[in-house]
Amino acid sequence: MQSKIEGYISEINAFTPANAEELEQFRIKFLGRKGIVGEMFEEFKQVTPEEKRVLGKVLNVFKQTAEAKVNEFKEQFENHQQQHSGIDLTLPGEPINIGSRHPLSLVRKEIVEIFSRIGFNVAEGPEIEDDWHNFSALNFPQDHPARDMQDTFFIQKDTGSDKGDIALRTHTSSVQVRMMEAGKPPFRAIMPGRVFRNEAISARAHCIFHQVEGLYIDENVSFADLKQTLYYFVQELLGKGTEVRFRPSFFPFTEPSAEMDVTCLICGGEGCNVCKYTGWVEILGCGMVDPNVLDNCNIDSKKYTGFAFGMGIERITMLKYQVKDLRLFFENDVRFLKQFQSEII
Ligand code: 2NL
Repeated sequence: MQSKIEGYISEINAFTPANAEELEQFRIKFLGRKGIVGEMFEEFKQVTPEEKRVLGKVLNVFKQTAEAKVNEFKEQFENHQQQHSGIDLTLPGEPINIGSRHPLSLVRKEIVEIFSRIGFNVAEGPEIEDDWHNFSALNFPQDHPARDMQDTFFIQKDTGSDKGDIALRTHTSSVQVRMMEAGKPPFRAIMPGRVFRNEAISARAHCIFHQVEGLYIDENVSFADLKQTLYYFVQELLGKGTEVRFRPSFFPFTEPSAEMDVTCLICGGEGCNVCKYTGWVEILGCGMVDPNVLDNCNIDSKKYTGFAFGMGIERITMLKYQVKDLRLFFENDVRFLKQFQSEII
């Protein structure tokens, strides 16, 4: 039996499989359920105890040699298979799709940067507001149409507190009211944020949009300061040489009030369908803060004056990038978004 086993061991040592199939046949022959190794262990049971001492060692060497051979080539064939399984590890990787800044974020960031250069801070506040901060403190009369259910999303009717109904803010002026109530002049800040109006969604209107409002309150702030600040802003945002004009307007919270137009971004004043052949497009509303608003916020309107302004970010972005439909800003279709800026800053 010993010489038989030794014969098998030299057979194993001499064996070199050419492929995985040959190796498998070898494994079955020696290590399979009815293989030679098993057969030898069966025969081993029959021998005398003296023979067992010598044979036991030989038998173990036999089994280990067979197993080692299988393991050695198994690894080799597996690696070989991987190299030929269609994966070319030398090919360059798939490019990673990086996102891009939303156009509204880009324009908001630009506006914030321009005002920060002349000392305006950024302030934020809640999107859910009470009647006082959204309407009453801002001098809206009780019967003003903006307070109508048709125009504002109310969340909760008056619960008896002195702050009135609860609604989604319709402008970021409520942040300015909170700022004035909480501090002392001078104030110089801008308030970017989301606002909500009960509007039917179309190419030109949406129920959610974005605003930047600004406020400057100190002693001796005049309409000349307002005009010069906004003139600087437009030169920075739209380029040197952009002209501005102010038209009288009305807002409950400013007196006097104005709307500011700029020379058309598209045709430069020649006349086109964006400016409806007038050469001018409106970009913001502004005015001197109404003394009633200052008093409502516990600011002495005899000592302090100020100006305020508000603009829609969607409107400016549409003009700047010639976006014809407002709904594109809310759909987040990457084919639209990636046209703006690909680097993440
Ligand atoms: C527009 C016009 C405007 C203001 C917003 C304001 C805020 C306070 C006091 C006075 Cl706390 N005014 N904000 C003033 C004038 C115009 O927005 O067309 N926005 C899109």
